[in-house]
Amino acid sequence: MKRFLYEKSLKMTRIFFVAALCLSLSGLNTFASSHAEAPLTSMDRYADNTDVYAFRSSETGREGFVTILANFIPLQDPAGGPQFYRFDDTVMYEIKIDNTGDGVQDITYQFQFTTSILNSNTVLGMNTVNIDGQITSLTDLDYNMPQTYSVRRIDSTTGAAGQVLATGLRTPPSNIGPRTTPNYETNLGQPAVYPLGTGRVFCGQRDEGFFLDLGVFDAIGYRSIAPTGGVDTLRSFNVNTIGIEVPIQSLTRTGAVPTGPTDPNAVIGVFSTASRGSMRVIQSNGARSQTGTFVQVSRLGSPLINEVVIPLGLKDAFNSISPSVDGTIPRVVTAITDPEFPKIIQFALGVYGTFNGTYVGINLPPAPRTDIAAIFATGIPAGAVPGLPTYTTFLSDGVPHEMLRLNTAIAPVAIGATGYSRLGLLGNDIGGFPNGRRVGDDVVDIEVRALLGGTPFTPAFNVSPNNAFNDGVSTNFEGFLTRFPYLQTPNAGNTPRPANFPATQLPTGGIPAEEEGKTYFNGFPELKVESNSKK
Ligand SMILES: [Ca+2]
Ligand SMILES: [Ca+2]
Ligand SMILES: [Ca+2]
Ligand SMILES: [Ca+2]
Repeated sequence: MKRFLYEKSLKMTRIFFVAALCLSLSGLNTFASSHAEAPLTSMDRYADNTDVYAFRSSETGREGFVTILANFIPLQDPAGGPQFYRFDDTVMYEIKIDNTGDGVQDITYQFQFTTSILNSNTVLGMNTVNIDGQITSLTDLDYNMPQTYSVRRIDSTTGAAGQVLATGLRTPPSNIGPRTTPNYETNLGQPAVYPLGTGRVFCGQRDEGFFLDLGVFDAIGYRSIAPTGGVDTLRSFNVNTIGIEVPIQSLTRTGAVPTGPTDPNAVIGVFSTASRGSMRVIQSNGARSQTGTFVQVSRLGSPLINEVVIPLGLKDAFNSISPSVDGTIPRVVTAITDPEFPKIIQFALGVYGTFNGTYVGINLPPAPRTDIAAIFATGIPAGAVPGLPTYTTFLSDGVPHEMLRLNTAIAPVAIGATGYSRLGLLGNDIGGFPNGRRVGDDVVDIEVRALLGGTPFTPAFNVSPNNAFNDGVSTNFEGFLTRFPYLQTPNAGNTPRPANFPATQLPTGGIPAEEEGKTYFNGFPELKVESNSKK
């Protein structure tokens, strides 16, 4: 079985490189467009796709559905008013499904938003006092800048125009705070879940469900390489989520529920994009418009690929291209088959040497990394994982297409259920990443281990510390919902944000006293006026 995989992988590698040689690097410039992992999207957060999740719905009674979530507008401080956070009316947000394995979407869900202003004479923004100052429903007139949206589905087999599935649906306001948006989930969050055919849709603010120690970008400055002891840098931040729940048969190539995990129609590829009009005009009176053909400025499938696999000079271009052309760009192929990030980890360990006083030496698998190509770009072939003969995420034409791949015939495994592992397949839980991605999957630990070769694909390197790396953050502090849209109620503004402190010191009964002292004022601080006089 392993030998088969090895030979197949070698063959695929050869195909990658032949394809790579056939195209000149200069062709890449034609893909270069504009726009927070990449230099340009980091300055365009409203079009910045941060995470995509795709998993079999685990909510009771919804087992026949797939849930896909795409998050945008990262690092939201919940107190960021008075405009707070809403989807960008000038951005086309899309969720794309490839069910034929060529990296070209066969089904697209399009989301476009429209914001209106009820009272433009107020000094406030998203909310104001139009009636009683409290937003207690989606249609409350104190929701001063309500946003509606439309959902369109385009099937490649039925033409480009597609079908409008819904219009005039409402996004909830941001969770402004206990005075303005009381009982947020009951009044605003849950009512914003709308039926969409037999499925459902939700667009709005949520707790950032992604959890990790961003100290990784300070020369792998993890506080811990054990499952606890790290700092969840994203704790208590919010994001904006576009979520759909769709019947399985509505996503597969044949339009049928697959017969089992080895059914060739069982696997779908999922990614999400954001596009902007090609022309932005700023007028002298301050008005702005964005027109012209939509140009893709953000793209996301598997987590962290553009962050830790794609090189800097390619990140913006990677955001602009379709997975269908990944294999034609030599530097993308090389980035995947000879990744730099594990070498940076090795380097950092060589320089800084210790984790909590323990020296960790590390050896890396040599390039070409066919294991990385399989995990991220071609799908894991049937039979590749010993002991899990029915596991397959193989959806491939033999060319790398970076997408999230989900086998829709593998039963969902909910967080905390028997067999659940935050490490997904690495934890022998085939219901999780890289079989799709659930909200609780610890993709940082999974991917870092994979990049270090700490998986069954590279047995010689499937040893400690390669296969034991953690970033010290193993779950989302705010938890998850057991129902659609699975991501938690957004963190409320006007409440003290806990500073980053190690996960081992998480409070069980609220904010610790020493944190309160840092975030509360006793009355207003003294207003300081800078003096122009020079001494
Ligand atoms: Ca396709
Ligand atoms: Ca009201
Ligand atoms: Ca969170
Ligand atoms: Ca982790």
